Amino acid sequence: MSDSKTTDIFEKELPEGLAENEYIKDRSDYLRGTIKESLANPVTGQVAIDDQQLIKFHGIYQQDDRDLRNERRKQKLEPLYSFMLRARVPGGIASPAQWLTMDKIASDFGNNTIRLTTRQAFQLHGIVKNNLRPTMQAMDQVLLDSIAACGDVNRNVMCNPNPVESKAHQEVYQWAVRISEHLLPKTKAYHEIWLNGEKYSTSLNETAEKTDEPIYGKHYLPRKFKTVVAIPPYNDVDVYAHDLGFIAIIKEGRLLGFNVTVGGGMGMSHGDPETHPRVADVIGFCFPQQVLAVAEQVIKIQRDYGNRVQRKLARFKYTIASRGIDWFKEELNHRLGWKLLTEQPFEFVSNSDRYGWIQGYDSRWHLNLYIENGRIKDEGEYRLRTGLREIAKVHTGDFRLTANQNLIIANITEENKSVIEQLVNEHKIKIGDEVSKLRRHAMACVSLPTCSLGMAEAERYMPSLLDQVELLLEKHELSEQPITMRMTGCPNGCARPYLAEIGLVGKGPGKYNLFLGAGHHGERLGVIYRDNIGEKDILSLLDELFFDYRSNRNSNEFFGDYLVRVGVVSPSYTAADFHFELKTAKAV
Ligand code: SRM
Ligand code: SF4
Repeated sequence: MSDSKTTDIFEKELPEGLAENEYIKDRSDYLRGTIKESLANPVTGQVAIDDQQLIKFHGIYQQDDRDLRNERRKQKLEPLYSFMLRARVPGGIASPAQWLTMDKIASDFGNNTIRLTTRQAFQLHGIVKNNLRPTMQAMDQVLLDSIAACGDVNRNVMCNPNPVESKAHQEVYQWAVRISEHLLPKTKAYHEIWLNGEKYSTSLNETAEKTDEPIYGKHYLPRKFKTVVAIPPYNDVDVYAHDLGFIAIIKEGRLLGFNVTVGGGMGMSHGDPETHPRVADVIGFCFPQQVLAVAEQVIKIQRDYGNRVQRKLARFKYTIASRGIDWFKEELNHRLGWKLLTEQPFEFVSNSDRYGWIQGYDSRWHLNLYIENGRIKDEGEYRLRTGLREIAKVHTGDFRLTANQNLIIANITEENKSVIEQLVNEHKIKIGDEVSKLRRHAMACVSLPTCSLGMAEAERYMPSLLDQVELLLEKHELSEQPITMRMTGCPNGCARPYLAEIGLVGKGPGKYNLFLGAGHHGERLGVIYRDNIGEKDILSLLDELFFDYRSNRNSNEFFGDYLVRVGVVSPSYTAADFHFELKTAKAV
């Protein structure tokens, strides 16, 4: 292992036996690979094998339409390749010009929809190879980029997008942006490949002068890395789900500093007891000026000690779980040359969003819209995409993407409020009160047809399942109870289902593992309750549980807390607990 002063962990030659991605990074010349050649190849719609991994660092995934896969195979055609592009939006704040650009790209090159992700980023699907460069160049014109939106680096830094509370919130957001910029890869590859080597006035400009990677080294990180900044009392960013977190401590409107969290993560694989979700540990407190040093040293520890042999065990949570949190704290303090202080008290009340109109401390208005699963599209009378385009044309504030796949039209002036209100009404855009409490606390990942890892439907199925669960809640007079419910098409956990009071994790077509008992504020993992069940069983189990909950809950007791208190599930604090439950979970 290298010491903290060495940039690359492999000082000479790469040893044998590492994960294949390590060799791909090694021969990529700082993420260039043969991407340029792949783009120029007219024979196929895909890119070369190595490049399929490298383009992720540039914010792009190669995909194919899974609904059409079999048909094309029968016709002896290659899969219908296209690309998903994820734009980096630190803290989720985008300008109206950026919104209009993403909207235009979705029409010109994408599938006519925009996807707001669970990490406050834009995703566009269905971009064919030849349109990737024009897409990147259009984004660049409005200072958007997609470098490090994916890949083995620190990704989009999330931050509570709440513009309402105090000036300190703005300051916290600025720290999220600084962390994001500080941890960006410094390679010029992005410029050379996508922007023809030209310099534009983007944030990448300044860093593009350097060719090496002072933080990451040539082999970057062993695996993806995610950082968030939370502002209590809202845990909308789900701080415990991430590799690195900063919880802002604000007193009387003044930012004192941040509690630091490490080692959270959601992904696991069915049937692999070595993999598991993990909630992050709170390890101490630092002052604002110390944040970048903490972030950099945490990243470097993971760079040096993360598992580069087995990618399945390469996330930072496994480095922490295997070496222990005390080892980690000591290593961090040693590298920093000073000690984190004792964590400061804080309290979370929810990991969901607030909806509707809210007036902020500076009397500006903010409208939190309900966006079903983050998908921006027009559908019948619900003309969400057109309406948002019209709003972006007149809006003088900004747009804020939330970690719950919603959107805030923020910083609306008193004079503009009625104009925006009229556009919202005209296009039948939902502001939250038209949908049930359950739906307001629900999320589903993308899954089919674009996600290559999806085992069951999620985004396309969740709305109809919610219709059924709403009826059950009505029957038990629980409609006013906020219950978090999340669904993913596979165990990777992109909609953070293990932190929802009802979590459904895809196992096969129409089949899900049901997780119950997570904390309402995202502070405790859910536990598997039933394995591999379909809609009929999900509904009949929930029916029984809602009946018991309605009859026996304490006042103000959340559903997850109730299930743990009465022993329906045992709380899961360790990987061993989690897997014991998985092994013993029954089908119905
Ligand atoms: Fe994710 C892989 C979509 C947030 C854990 N995720 C994928 C891919 C790229 C599939 C792939 O590798 O081929 C999915 C693309 C689907 C598509 O067609 O769009 C995908 N992930 C998403 C998004 C779009 C879900 C959404 O509905 O919004 C989210 C984009 C976030 C962003 O803007 O950056 C998204 N993914 C998450 C989260 C939630 C979070 O970070 O808060 C997680 C769990 C947290 C974590 O990382 O532990 C998550 N995604 C994964 C994993 C499992 C990682 C692991 O540790 O094992 C994979 C698979 C992998 O990396 O091998 C994955
Ligand atoms: Fe795809 Fe699985 Fe993530 Fe859903 S959870 S988007 S199915 S990788």
